[in-house]
Amino acid sequence: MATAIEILVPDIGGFKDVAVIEVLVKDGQQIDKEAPLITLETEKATMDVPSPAAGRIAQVKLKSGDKVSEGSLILLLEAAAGAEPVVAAPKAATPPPTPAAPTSAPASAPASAPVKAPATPTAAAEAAPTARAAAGIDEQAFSKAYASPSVRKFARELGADLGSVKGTGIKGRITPDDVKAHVKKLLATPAAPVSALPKVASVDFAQFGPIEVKPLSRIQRISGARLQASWINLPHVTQHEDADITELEAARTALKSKASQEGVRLTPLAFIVRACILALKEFPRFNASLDATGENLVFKKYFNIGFAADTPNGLVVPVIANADRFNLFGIAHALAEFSELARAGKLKAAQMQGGTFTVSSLGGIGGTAFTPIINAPEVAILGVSKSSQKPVYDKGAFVPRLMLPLSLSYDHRVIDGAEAARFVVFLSKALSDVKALL
Ligand code: CAO
Repeated sequence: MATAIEILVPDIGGFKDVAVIEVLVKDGQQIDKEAPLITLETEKATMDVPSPAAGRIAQVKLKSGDKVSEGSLILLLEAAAGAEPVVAAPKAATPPPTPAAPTSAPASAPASAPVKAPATPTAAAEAAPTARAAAGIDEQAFSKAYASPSVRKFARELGADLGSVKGTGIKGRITPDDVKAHVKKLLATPAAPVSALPKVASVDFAQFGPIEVKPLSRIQRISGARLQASWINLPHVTQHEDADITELEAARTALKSKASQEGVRLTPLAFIVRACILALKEFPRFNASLDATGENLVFKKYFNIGFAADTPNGLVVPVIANADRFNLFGIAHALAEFSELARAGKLKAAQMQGGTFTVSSLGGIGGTAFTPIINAPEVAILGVSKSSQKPVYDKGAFVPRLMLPLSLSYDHRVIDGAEAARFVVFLSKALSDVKALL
């Protein structure tokens, strides 16, 4: 037989005359244990008072707007079978439950004891230093938000930051629909990219001495972002090799006057580009790119060779389209023409697009080796340093040979180290075999 028990307001942290802002149940309603009965609001927090027992509500004794304190009668509950009817003074209640021990008086408690519902003071608990710090949730703003505990719980489940939710309820109270609308809006907004990279410390240089601040050039700002994207996204490895260009240099010297008659300045770079095309034909992966998914390799059947050009405004990479269709002088002519346009800042966008492989030559300046950054989405770049005479051991003796340092950086996601070594060895042989390049 069902037993009517009094459900009383539990310990609510010493607050008196606390406003009932919502009565969440009605007479005759069947409720489960822990079902929220009323919502109270103190100056600091709102809190739900859940039922300590399951049963049928005989009579609700409060209405919205009433003021309550610990021990106030909330309702009469016909608890589950086994319990005796209860009429007990609130003050004679069992020791008040703490918020951390939600069920102080289960339905099977002695029938003569009125039951204090355990309060769930969410906001107060959340404001504590040990508050659960969900990602992206401003705990302080969350705790101050004007919302019932059930709405707070709902917001927690969705990971919504209540502090940012606009309430449309009475006096700006946040309703469940407000939380839903907020989450929907967030889902519809593309997330701003979040950099996981640690930041470089910013230093006030002026504190150490006089300084002058000048902006980066437009080209530097654009190329800088691209270089950084490549450096971060592509696992770079650089393979070094020396190519014997003794005969190539002899051939170039022999051809110089003929070239200048044709208005061409013949530098080692033209031979290098020719050798690269042979190597790319032999090793098509070096002329490929990963597709957007990163799961397929796109093999390009054309050979558009880019070359890094140093200009007063910064680094640019003109592209010689279909470079395989040019002879040696044709390549030399294209190199000179594009270099001039680059330095004059007159390259068109189309003349810097569609590259499949890049050569970066610092040979005219110096250096022995470097690690060029891949011009992504290409997968490899050849760095060329200054050639120099070196003793090479040949048939029992050291002989002087003109050696050209090559530095091939490659995307290790696409190219294995062994393949890269084969590529540079092939390239080195192609540069030694000058007849194939003429
Ligand atoms: N070893 C020895 N000498 C070399 C050489 C090499 N590897 N490469 C070029 N030279 C010589 C040339 O033969 C030329 O001498 P001669 O006039 O006596 O023949 C001299 O150095 C100057 O050459 P150059 O630099 O004017 O011409 P190039 O065709 O070699 O290069 C270009 C053209 C546009 C690539 C170059 O001027 C340039 O801008 N290089 C910088 C590229 C760069 O900044 N790369 C770094 C990018 S970050 O990865």
